[in-house]
Amino acid sequence: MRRLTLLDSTLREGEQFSGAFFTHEQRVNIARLLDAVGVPYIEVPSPISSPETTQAIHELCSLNLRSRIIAHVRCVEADVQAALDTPVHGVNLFYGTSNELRSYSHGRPIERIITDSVPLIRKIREAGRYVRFSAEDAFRSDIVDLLMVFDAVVEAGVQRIGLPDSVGIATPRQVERLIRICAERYPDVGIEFHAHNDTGCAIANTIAAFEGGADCLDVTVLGIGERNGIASLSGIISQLYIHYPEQLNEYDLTRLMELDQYVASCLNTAIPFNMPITSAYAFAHKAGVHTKAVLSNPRAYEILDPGDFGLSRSITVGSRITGRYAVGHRAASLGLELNNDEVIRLTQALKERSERGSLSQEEVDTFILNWYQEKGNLIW
Ligand code: HCA
Ligand code: CU
Repeated sequence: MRRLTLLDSTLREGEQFSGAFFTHEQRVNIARLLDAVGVPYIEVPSPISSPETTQAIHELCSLNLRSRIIAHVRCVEADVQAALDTPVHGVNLFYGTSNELRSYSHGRPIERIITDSVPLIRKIREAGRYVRFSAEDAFRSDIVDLLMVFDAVVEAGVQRIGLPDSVGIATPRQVERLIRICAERYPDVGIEFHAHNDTGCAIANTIAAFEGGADCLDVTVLGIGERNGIASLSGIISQLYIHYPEQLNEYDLTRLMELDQYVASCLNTAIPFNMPITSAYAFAHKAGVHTKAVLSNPRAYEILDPGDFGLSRSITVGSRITGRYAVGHRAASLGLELNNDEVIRLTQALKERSERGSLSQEEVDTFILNWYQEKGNLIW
């Protein structure tokens, strides 16, 4: 089995999300929770970014987490030195290789990218640390330029090369194809992939990268990052759980909800409604056709078992698209014994009532109990 590793960049890419600011305490708590879930790598910002960040990196390294701390650093001598002055496990270097970034960001030719990076890679290796080099905006980069840079950095001794889709432009097929080219060309180094979500393909692209030969996938909690973010940890875990469950043996999936909730609370938001696994609605079933099948066997409409994540499913009863199985089930769980005919009549009444707007679970229960009492009054 090819071993896959995840790198969580909530503390680096995630803090680049417009709505994010993590206090010192929050940084520590997030790192602890990532460790509790079992994420192998935690990416932190460059220590050069602020004295507080340097201090936080020192503290994170002193927690002795199983997760390894990696600093994300420009290919600049002072930045690399600052990272090596901390006890981080390794350094993630990055440098824009596309025409767009070379023209409008750093303005340097390909040759300069190579001459800047190679000595720094050697320096980091000599310091006995892990080093990765990422070609920022890899998917808008000319393939000849890209491979020229990768040839040079691999030769210089990087342990992994990174191909970020920095602007979220790639399709899953393009990702799989380019990753495969690199995996075949550089069999002795790891391949990392990082997907921005500008067109909503981050999770699909990240899985395509794994299938093309990547061995390290970047994620953040809730997918936060620049603009509308990158692939979410929960999204990638949901895909791995289904298609590559052996990759999750070392994870504690029951801690995922706590992590997502914690980061959401740091952002003063709720977990997005469409977040795989941890959305409040991820295991909520509503339409009559669905609830009937799920009550008979959850596997009918659930590919993820909520129990494996320490969660439970819910059946939404108070809507005009509800069905008699859901209503009968709810009535039974309230201790009411209804025959088939009664369940059908109760369902009809509830659907009619819900035409004016959906009911909460509490309102449904009150409605059912009232209906039952009235029915009782009629009988007795
Ligand atoms: C950034 C760019 C980056 C880097 C990814 C990487 C990107 O915001 O600094 O180092 O692989 O998306 O290109 O996040
Ligand atoms: Cu990014």
